[in-house]
Amino acid sequence: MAKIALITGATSGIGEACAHVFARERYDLVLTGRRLDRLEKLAAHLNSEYNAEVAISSFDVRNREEVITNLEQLPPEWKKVDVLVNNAGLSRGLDPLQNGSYDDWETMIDTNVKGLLYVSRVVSNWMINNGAGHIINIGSIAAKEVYANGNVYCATKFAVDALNKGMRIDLLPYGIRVTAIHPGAVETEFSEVRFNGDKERAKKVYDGFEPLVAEDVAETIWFAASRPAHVNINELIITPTAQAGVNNLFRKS
Ligand code: NDP
Ligand code: 8X3
Repeated sequence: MAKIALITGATSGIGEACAHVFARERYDLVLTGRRLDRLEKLAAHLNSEYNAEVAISSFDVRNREEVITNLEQLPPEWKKVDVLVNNAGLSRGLDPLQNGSYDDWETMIDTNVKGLLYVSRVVSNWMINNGAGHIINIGSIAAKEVYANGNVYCATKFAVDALNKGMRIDLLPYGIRVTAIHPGAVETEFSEVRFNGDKERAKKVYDGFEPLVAEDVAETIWFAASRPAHVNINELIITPTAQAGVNNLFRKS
């Protein structure tokens, strides 16, 4: 039986690129996200391209009951998850705290922190039962540094950084590996989501420099996942060459 990777947020960007890389590496996949049509298309493609077996599970990570019910109803053979990529996440808005949108804050906190916790709670127990596993949490350079108007998004990613460290301690007796990958600017649907579908504004985020693409991050995730079983990459920060931190982007004018 092939190894299994469960990837959250596989309908776009980094999660979708990860699905390709793990399928290429002969993993079978559990793919999640809200957009079922995209999951179905991706599953069919990965099956024909790589012969990967793919289970899809469509749910909103913010909804605890949906997360638990959808994951727990997977057949037992799909619960033998070797690698969990906790990738589903988003930013909403870019406003000073004093003007921030309560709804945006709740969406980010519920998705990036609580959603990651719900999925991790279920899947870490499967890993404990299976006697092994690897959880890879997608943080951000916003988990390490704060930028103007990034307040709540940065806070959620600082929380992911803390949870990554906490999981690593708690899961130590079970031999479960825990890794955080912290990307800088990656051109995906991320900025479009942040700016509520404003493609023009989203495009400007990547003006004047060469951003990472989702595949760059997916290959880094694969690097961490493919180390020998006794090796744990605790965390990795990956940025475009033109970026030295959240506040240091070199743009050619
Ligand atoms: P995309 O917007 O391209 O992808 C985000 C994914 O998250 C989608 O598959 C989306 O699926 C899923 N998602 C969002 N909200 C929910 C939800 N409530 N329930 C289930 N799934 C959800 O962005 P990226 O690929 O760039 O983002 C992936 C991760 O990488 C995020 O955690 C992000 O914070 C992080 N990151 C991104 C960086 C960047 O510059 N792009 C840099 C650093 C970190 P669907 O909408 O179908 O539910
Ligand atoms: C995404 C990177 O700098 O836009 O996490 O917050 S940044």
